[in-house]
Amino acid sequence: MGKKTGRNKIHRRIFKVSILMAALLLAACGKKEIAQDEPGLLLGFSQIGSESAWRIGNTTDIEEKAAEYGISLMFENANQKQENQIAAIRRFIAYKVDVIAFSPIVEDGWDNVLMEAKNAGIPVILVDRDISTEEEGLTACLIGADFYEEGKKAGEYLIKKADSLGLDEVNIVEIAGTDNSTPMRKRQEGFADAIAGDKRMHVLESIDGDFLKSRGAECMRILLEKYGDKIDVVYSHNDEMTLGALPEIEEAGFVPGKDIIIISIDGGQEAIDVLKSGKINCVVECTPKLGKEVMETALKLKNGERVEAVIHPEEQVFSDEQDLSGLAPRGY
Ligand code: GYE
Repeated sequence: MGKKTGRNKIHRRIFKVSILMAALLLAACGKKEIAQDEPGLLLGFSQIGSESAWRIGNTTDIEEKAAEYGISLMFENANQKQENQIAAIRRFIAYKVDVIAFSPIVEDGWDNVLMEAKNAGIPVILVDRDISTEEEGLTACLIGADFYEEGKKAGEYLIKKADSLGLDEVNIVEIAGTDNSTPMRKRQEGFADAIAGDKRMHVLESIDGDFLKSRGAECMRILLEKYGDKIDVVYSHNDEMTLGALPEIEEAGFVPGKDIIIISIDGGQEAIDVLKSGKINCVVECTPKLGKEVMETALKLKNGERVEAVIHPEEQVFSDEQDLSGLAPRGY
């Protein structure tokens, strides 16, 4: 986290220095020359934080793709705080960036700042997560995964697994992501809908793990104390929380992947390796590689072109039913 924050500061410093140099040049040579040196597109991007391998992979991809497309990136890491994201968006507006992109940590509370962006004529791209609003036209589009579909795939895997094991009762505990965030809401909803018609399935409890490894461990401890050997399945909304929960399960004397079915979402390298080792049964993919779409959309918006309202990447399911020996490195 320190490294990212440091990088964030460096970005800001580089940005400030370039602004200063541009101002000096403007004073020295007049407006015409400066117009030739102007960057094609300045993109302000507010990232949620560095809570997971997914998030770090997403940041790297955004930075790499911005460089590839020759887009100047003003990157801000909000360290898991909505107020930091709001402050970052206000800075982007003050700097008059061409396009703003951000991953909203939660769905509510963006109306005021997004109205300010709208009034300043700056288009906004939602990356990864959605917002909830009654206002029209605050954002141009959303580029991110179909979280409902991910939850549904997790539920469908579980039904097949229960069939193959011949289970007649399945007690599930759910370790959920950040409350009031889009992936949390929709991964829960998709999963619940998928298992709704199956009488064997019971969700004993859903607990807020905030997408963090440490919280995943804490939640698992609480759930094991409360339900002990009743637990047949852990459905965790991301790899980090899953990786936090596994040692707790082992310490309590259970074998993850055998005594308890483990289902995760994201598909980072570490979770895939654990899946191959047998301690996770299924990982639903959620790709952090959204940078290409973000850059192409930002360029279109700058040129006043129409963009698609929603772009979902293609995603798959990795499970103990497959031979994963040939799987390419995940890159996050
Ligand atoms: O699953 C989790 C991350 O919003 C899809 O956020 C993202 C989620 C991802 O912290 O690992």
